Amino acid sequence: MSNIMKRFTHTINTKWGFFFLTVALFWIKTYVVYQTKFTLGAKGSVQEFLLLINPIPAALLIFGIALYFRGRLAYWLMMIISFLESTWIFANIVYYREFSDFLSVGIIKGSGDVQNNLGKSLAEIVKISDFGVYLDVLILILLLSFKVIKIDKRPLKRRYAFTMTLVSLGLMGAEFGMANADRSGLLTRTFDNNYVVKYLGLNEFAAFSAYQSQKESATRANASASDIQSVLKFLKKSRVSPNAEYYGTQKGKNVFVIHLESFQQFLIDYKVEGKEVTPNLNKFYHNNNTLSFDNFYNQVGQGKTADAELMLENSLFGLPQGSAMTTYGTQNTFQAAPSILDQQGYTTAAFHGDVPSFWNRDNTYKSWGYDYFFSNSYYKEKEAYNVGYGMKDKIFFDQSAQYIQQLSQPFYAKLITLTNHYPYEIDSKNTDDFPQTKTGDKTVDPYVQTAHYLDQAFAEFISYLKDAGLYKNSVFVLYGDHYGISNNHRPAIAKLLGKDKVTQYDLAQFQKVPFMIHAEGLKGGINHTYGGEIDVLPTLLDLLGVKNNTTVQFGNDLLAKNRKQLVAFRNGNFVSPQYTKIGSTVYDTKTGEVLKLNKKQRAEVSALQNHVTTELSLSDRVIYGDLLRFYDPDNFKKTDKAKYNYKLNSGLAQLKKAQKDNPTSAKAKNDGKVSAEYKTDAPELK
Ligand code: GP9
Ligand code: MN
Repeated sequence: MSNIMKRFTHTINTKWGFFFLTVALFWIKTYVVYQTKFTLGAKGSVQEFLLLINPIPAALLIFGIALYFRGRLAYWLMMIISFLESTWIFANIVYYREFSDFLSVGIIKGSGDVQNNLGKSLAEIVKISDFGVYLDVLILILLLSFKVIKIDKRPLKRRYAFTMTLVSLGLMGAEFGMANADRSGLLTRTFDNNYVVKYLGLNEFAAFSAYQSQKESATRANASASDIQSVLKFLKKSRVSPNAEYYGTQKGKNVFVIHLESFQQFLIDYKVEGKEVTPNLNKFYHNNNTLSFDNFYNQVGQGKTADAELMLENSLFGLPQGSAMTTYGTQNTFQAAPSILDQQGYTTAAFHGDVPSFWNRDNTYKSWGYDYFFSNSYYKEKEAYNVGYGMKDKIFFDQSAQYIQQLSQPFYAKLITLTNHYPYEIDSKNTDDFPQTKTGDKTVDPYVQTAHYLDQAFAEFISYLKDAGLYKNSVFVLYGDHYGISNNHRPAIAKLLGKDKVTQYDLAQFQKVPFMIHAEGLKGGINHTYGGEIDVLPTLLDLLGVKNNTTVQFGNDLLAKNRKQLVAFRNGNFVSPQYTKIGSTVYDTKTGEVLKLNKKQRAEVSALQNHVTTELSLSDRVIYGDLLRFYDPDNFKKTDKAKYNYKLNSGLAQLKKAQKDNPTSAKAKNDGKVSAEYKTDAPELK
């Protein structure tokens, strides 16, 4: 035997040697699984490096527990840990294959039967190669049993074991520091389970999801049925009656909700070098059949898009921290737009060209009652089709059309665009030679180019719907979800707005996003009421003539005559037609001047502040306590999450079945033939 071999056998026959061998095998195995069984999308050297090393710190910590024990026990403990770890990996491989997401503790606890959720028998999903994750455990156990590796019975000093624990924790801290530097808010904003695994690893993800689920069950356990009463009392006082001129005028129509990513109100009618950034949206905005709101604000917090979606479809505020969709979306009971409309005979579908796990949409949409969720696996993928988070808008709309054609009518379809997202990347073929702005801020300047691209994509989609005969009988709801240019870019914002300098007041006004409702025959015009995302659901339901005075909604109909015009921001600041309150400063909303309040004004401001604080905290209580589980209004039935499955094959089968059972889709009405071809100038499709 060569010297090296001798040294190796000597080493693995010591406790430390066996420990490091076990950890090393676990490391290699996990990394191979990362690369072959998951699509984690590590980009760039920091992410690649973290992906490579992230199994190590947790492995040292967990396997290191065995070092505190003596003799045989230490060895068998290592094997038991290794077996359990392998099982965790195995379960995730299988779950991931179906859902492109990881198995969170919430899922395991909540649905009770993940198996049922899978929709297929395990035997159909599991591949032989998956069992490979047990290979290292098996080999080590055999080597121990046949005494090829000898058990080192010498006791190890406690302080060595303790040192290992400290070292592993230190490494974990360093790992987290690097991860957070690359993706800030990784754990606080809680975007996506895939991100946690990519940056921190499967074990850290398990710990994180256990923590989240513990937090979620603790707030839930603290709540009781009587808590909903104070919410209902508050809502009863703040409810307004709908505008009779509009109520029910759009009854029974299809609804298209078009999410304009990161789109701010200032872009409407904005010009760069004399050219309109968004000519098509501008035309839509000024159309006689469009109700356009020019004092409509985004009200999101850290959850950004997720908060916007939550407000739009539930009329509940996002949480002060993180995203409610991620932490509470899986377990909570909701009274969301898809469920409400489903109970009115609507088919409901969400479309988005990103992975389904982002913002936990794959689970939350079930709680909201979406019949379909068309996410990236439903779209033909090519490298050139994607930019940033996912599919380019023109290709996204084009490929969504085939599914829209097959939706039984009336339907409620939400399409979430993506290209106009920070960092506003777009290839030169797609810029249409539209000039960047010239603020000199590299982050800000391409914003108008991606907005211009979104505008063209939108126009192509609308003209398709006209051809397909889906335009006339539909209502269109368009909204910008949140700012595209954050407050960190003040000098650039000042230049865009043609000002020397921006104040806190200007920044608050900069939070305006477009909100438009369009339908043939709808009495349109520019409406100046002050409102925000929280007000969308009651507005839409009133237009559709769907009774909503018993379901829990914190907003109020933007068309109601006697509505309270008050826009709460997530941090407790607010805007009303008279006052804009930022921190302790109150501005005149009309002029932007700082106000020195007289006694009467002070009382008014404090009443408004009181309302804002109360509504935010009551909405939080609804989410934290899962209070809607205690409340059964007579016109709403609770959503059965178990009914839904968004896996590609299951979604396609469901669509196919719907063509027969409820043949009201555009395609079914056209004898099963596609009713119009989609026209796009997307260079990728030429
Ligand atoms: C990703 C997308 C982005 O799927 O919705 O979310 P955001 O970063 O805008 O909150
Ligand atoms: Mn967004």
